[in-house]
Amino acid sequence: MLKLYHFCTSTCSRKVRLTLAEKGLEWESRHVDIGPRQENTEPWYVALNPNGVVPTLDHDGEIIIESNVIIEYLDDMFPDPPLRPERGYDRARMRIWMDRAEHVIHKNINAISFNKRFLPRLAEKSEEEKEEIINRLPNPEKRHEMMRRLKAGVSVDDEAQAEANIAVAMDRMEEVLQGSPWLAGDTLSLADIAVTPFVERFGANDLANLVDWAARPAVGNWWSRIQARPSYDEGMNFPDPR
Ligand SMILES: N[C@@H](CCC(=O)N[C@@H](CS)C(=O)NCC(=O)O)C(=O)O
Repeated sequence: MLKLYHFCTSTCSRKVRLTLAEKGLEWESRHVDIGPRQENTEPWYVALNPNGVVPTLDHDGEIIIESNVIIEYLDDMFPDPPLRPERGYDRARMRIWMDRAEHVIHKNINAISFNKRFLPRLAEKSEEEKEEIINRLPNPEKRHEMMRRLKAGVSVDDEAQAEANIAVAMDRMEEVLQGSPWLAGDTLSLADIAVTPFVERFGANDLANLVDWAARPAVGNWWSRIQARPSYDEGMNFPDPR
């Protein structure tokens, strides 16, 4: 049995739900509240996922963390339909996009989301309560970075730089998609799935330059094809049970 610990609007959870939907797999949901309730920092959850982040997959009692690892695991265990290209070179290209989605796009959208999403969510809390919430994060590196952002703020300049870093990745995407229908070849792959939730997030965060399809027409065309797939609604939209 597949059980997914996830959060409705989390980009990394969406990657996994998109993969499950593309493969038509049945799964059990365990929604983990990563909002102010911070269920993800509770000891029972940290025992499953030491980083205290979603998603986590439980497959017949075996626990897998890290969304990129989870989606490759799903393709290993449930290869039909395959979501990795056949050729080794194309698989390498696919993994570069998965890595870029995590270490360039996610990292930078996180910096932008601090002002746009994190602070508004905690608007009712005092400074001490905010610090207490950050101090509960189990990953020391993340805790340090969040505390730094809380104290020093994320400036307009930091946000602009983060957006520029993402724009470089989007320009690469445009180049690739000018010559090929999908990011790692002729068929949809985990590369496309890994990027999809972030492109939705650019729009949700009003990052108009990143969703200007006149400037990046091949990405715009890819985005229309991604949204037209039945997996899009199924994987992206999970009702918030809170
Ligand atoms: N590298 C991890 C990142 C997971 C991650 O950052 N998840 C976010 C949601 S997209 C989270 O749980 N945030 C809650 C928190 O950090 O407190 C993965 O890909 O699974």
